[in-house]
Amino acid sequence: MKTDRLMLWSGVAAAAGSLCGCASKTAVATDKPLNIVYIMTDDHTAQMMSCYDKRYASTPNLDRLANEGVRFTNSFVANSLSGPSRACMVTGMHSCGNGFYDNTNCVFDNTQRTMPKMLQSAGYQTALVGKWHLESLPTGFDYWEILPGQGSYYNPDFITMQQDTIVESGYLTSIITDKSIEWLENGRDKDKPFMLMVHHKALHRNWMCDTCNLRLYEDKTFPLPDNFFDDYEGRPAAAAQEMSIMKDMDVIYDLKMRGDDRHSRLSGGYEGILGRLNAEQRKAWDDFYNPVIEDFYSRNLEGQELAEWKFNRYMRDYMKTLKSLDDEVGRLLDYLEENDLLDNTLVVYASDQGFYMGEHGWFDKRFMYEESMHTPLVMRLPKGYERRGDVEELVQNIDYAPTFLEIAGVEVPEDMHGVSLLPLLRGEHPSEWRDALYYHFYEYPAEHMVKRHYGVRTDRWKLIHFYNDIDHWELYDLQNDPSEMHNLYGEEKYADTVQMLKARLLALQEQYNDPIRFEME
Ligand code: SGN
Ligand code: CA
Repeated sequence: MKTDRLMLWSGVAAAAGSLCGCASKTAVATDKPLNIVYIMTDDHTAQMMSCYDKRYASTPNLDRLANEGVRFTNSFVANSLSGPSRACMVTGMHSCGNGFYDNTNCVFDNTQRTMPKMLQSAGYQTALVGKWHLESLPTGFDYWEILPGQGSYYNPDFITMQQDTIVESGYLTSIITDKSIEWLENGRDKDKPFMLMVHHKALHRNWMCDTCNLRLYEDKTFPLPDNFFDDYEGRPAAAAQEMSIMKDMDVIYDLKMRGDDRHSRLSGGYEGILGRLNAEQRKAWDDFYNPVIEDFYSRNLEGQELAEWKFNRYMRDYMKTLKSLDDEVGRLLDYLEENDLLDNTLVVYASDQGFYMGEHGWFDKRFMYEESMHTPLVMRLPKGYERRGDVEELVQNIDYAPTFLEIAGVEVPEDMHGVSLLPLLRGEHPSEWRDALYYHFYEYPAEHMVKRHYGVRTDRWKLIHFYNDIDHWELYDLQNDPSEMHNLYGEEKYADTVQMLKARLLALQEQYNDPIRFEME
């Protein structure tokens, strides 16, 4: 057995060498296969991560990952929604290739090829803790413990490998970290390399922080983004959404202002969530919120004042929830460091998509517009990878699977849509790197009512086609209009640009074999 293992590892190193070409010396500098820790949060957007944006939050532990490695400045998702993003991530395929199109109608076909299965077959120990959201049970993992659906912030249920549902006491972000560290310490075979996926529920709606953080940031106020009162001129799909902070963000469910009306879906949902808190947690919660609630209902805010109040409560709740996340990522990093694992481990931090923090007046995601197509991606690099600073190439979440495969010395299948990021981590700038990204969002009609659309994004341009119960094109010049307020589609002087982008879009739809495509005129 032992001999087999040793043979396998030398095989891994040799395979890595052959794949990595002349830079392979760095990739296998330690002569041991590299481990992978993949930390994914939910709805964490780059505007709220200080290594990307210093206006709002401070995230020293997440920033540490970037400082000891790289920050991807052009990192995007293929379909800005949880389940689809996770499916893209584990398969390295666009939604049309993995069959998981949306959260409402799909069950992930867990018999299909996935990166965890391939790593497991190559001798890696594989583990998954936290939000999964793919409806079928995880396959390809030696250990998993997942949340049912979206999970709960307090005293959460977990589904175990024995398919029992267990209840854990405490705050979810800490519990997921505890379970991850426990597996690293006692659950795995320490003679084998590992790939651990730590999937947080934080910072998903309704942004409930740990009781110890309830009183943070109460003295901070945030100005509304410039385009908060967007009128969506020239953008009918943007006008039709239901994700407006003013209209759709619920003061009870989202902003915790318990009032007399407890009968809506959302306020009823909040009562159910509060019912999970134990007496001590509930006391801390009510002690903090009761005076805020009283003050809110006594003021009868309207218009601009109500907008500012809602936006500020949203920002604070999000940041308080983020505080635990940043602390807990720090705790996991400390564990890796104290156990001499950092030198030999690639630590990746990503979100399942970006999020709106009031831009266009919104929360949520889904749209191909920048705030939600973009996603944070930082990587702490193992010894031997000297690249530091920003990686500016266009990358997408379909690239994570091939990256992890290549790092493990496993051959990346020819038909995988994503491409390995390893050359970028080695400091190369391949001249043939992709110049355009494909995007396709399907979940409609559904919550938030974002219409179906696909599109192409280059470093300068974005072309979007909204379809289904609408037939509407949008063109943005990201250099001159980074907030995507001016739809240029139909303007004569951009006709050539539109033709060029349409050809590029169709080529991508053909390349990825997307059955839903348009016809060139
Ligand atoms: C829930 C939320 C939505 C959110 C989806 C998808 N509503 O349904 O606001 O867009 O999740 O989010 S809630 O009333 O239940 O909070 S995803 O990140 O899992 O795709
Ligand atoms: Ca999400």
